[in-house]
Amino acid sequence: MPKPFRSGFVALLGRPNVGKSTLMNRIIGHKIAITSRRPQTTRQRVLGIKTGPDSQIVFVDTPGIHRDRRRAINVVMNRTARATVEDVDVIVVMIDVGGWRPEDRLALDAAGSRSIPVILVINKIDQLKSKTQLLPLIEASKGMAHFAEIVPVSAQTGSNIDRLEEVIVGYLPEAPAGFPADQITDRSERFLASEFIREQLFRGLGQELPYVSAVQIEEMARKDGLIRIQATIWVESDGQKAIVIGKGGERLKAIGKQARLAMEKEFASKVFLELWVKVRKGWSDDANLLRSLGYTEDG
Ligand SMILES: Nc1nc2c(ncn2[C@@H]2O[C@H](COP(=O)(O)OP(=O)(O)OP(=O)(O)O)[C@@H](O)[C@H]2O)c(=O)[nH]1
Ligand SMILES: [Mg+2]
Repeated sequence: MPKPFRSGFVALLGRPNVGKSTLMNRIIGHKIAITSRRPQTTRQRVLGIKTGPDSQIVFVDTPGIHRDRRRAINVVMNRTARATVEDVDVIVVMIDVGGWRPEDRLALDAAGSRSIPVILVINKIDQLKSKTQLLPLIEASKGMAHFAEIVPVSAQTGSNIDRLEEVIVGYLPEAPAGFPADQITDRSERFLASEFIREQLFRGLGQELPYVSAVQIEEMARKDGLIRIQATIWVESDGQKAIVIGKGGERLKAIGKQARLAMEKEFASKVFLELWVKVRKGWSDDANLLRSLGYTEDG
């Protein structure tokens, strides 16, 4: 008898910076979610679709669940993550080898509201000096909640990722694929382009600046083997604008170059990218503006 086909939605939940987006990119084999060393990199839900011979896993990468409630965008991000739980078949809660922190409990609480399998992933095992250090953490985790499985991995090196995929598939319902086999995300190239720019803001700017900036694609068109993109980086003050542009425009140039390289790789095309920096005071705390920039609680 052939194996039954299994498919379903899998939420990735966890505190900011634990490695959710890195894990999704690793499994899909493409950069569809941006990552950085800073917390709160992911702001919107992104699907990552992995189709195999007898399965289709649809990952839902979510913003890290956090305590920061200073701005409207923080509240939207937390709600987005929590709402995801309602529509999935399996939940992956991710912690890292550093052990349980208060914000990890928030993610676990969000997962606990439904009776579906919850798999605990312990990420960043590449940071352990010895595997024996894992055992006490696994033991402690068993006392935190009823986990269907506990799987240690390294999203960065790929260690034990095949095993995690097998475990996840085992908990998916028998169902036909919901997406075509060659589709890897629900997001448009336009969205990915704006995210690749935002990723450089998170990687290239210090302090608070990444958190008070947003990116909007004004124009994006494919023509004659080239993708032309015009985008605006929104910040909240003239001082921030000066920092993003940098001395003699150097910083903006570097941001544009790195973002363009990521786009060329992912879109398999030459890209011509033009960036502007504009000031819009209070965008991150303005509910209407957030909507116009695409930040909605169900997206
Ligand atoms: N050493 C190590 N670093 C990792 C691993 N996985 C992710 N990271 C790093 O951890 C940082 C955060 O990764 P992300 O994937 O952006 O984390 P996230 O959980 O999506 O974070 P938010 O979007 O802010 O919620 C990045 O610097 C990654 O390179 C891992 O397995 N080992
Ligand atoms: Mg993320």
